[in-house]
Amino acid sequence: MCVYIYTHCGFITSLEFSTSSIFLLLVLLWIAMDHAADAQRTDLMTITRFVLNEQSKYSESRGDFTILLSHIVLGCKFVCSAVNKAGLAKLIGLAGETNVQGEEQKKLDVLSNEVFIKALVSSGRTCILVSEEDEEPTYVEPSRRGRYSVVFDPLDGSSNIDCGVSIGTIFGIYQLNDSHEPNLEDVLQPGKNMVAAGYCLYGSSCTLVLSTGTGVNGFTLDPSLGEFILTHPDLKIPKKGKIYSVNEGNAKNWDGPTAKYVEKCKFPTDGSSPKSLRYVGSMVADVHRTLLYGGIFLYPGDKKSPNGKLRVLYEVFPMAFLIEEAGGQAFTGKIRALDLVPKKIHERSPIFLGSYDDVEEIKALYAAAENGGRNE
Ligand code: AHM
Ligand code: MG
Repeated sequence: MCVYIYTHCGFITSLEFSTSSIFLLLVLLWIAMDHAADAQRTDLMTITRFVLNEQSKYSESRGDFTILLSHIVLGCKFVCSAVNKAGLAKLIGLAGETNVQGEEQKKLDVLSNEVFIKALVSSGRTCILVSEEDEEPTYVEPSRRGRYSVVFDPLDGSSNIDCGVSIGTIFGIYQLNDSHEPNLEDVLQPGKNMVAAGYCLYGSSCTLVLSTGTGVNGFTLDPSLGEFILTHPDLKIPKKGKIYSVNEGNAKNWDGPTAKYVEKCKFPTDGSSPKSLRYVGSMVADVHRTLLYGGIFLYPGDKKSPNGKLRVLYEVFPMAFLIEEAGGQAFTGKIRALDLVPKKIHERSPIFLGSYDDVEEIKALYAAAENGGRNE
């Protein structure tokens, strides 16, 4: 067999090979490629290793955060496995209880809540827990108490459970600075005081996105290893996106700036192309797409629900924290979302978050409305 090779000078060299030597060459190439793949597989950055690395940068660190996180990770793995088996194990359907927002709880919501509460308490690193599913906060007994407060929605997007659409867990973490008796004030703090936030998406793959205040990293669960592996290092949201995400069924009750913004997305007047609409109805899925592809996610207040639907502590704050850390913005229609000071643990707020430039546009519309349209 004759093989022609282009040299770096542009000349063509012809080499004579026998069929057996070609076969040998291919085998060697395959072995080399396989070893290269092995080399990648043998240096896995698991989430625990990643957080331990981060922790080693702070000499005063005692490893408490790493322990807390490993318990959150365990909760996510458990819920992921339960979500995957939901139909088989008859976990879907109503559990026959109603939660504090007057919504019917699903079996999976109940299970996920129990799993996270138990995992967090048993970590020995928490003092107050606020869950979407519990009317009152959980105060951890003194013998198992640590210095972190965790606010979380154990299974967000519950209307999507029964039809197999992506759902997720959202969490935010505050740290107590001294050893006082924990009280509600320790969690009724602005989102900018969080020390970490994240979500776990139970979708086509199971992805955990985390920020400890120094950027955003994404980890994908390798089911064969049972480990979250770093797959999306140092995530940055595109500065501007081509997607808007909102429940347009609420349009008749929107205020002027939201209505005007969505109109602009569909009928731009500056010569740009219209944006695409994508809306899953699971905040974790909609925010994850916004983080990766850019664009804007809106859950505005409206005439019917002036404060919108999403809860400040465990939906708005963690997502706003992540989006800001990735270079985007999160706005309530009035102020930066992370500056809100919640008065109640289940308080709600309108939220507009996503790519920096897209959020800038809606901020301008609200500012114009505030000035009586003078700046429009
Ligand atoms: P939930 O916590 O009861 O699941 O509700 C929160 C969810 C979010 O995931 C999502 O962004 C929103 O509700 C969707 O609401 P709607 O169905 O009104 O569009
Ligand atoms: Mg929720």
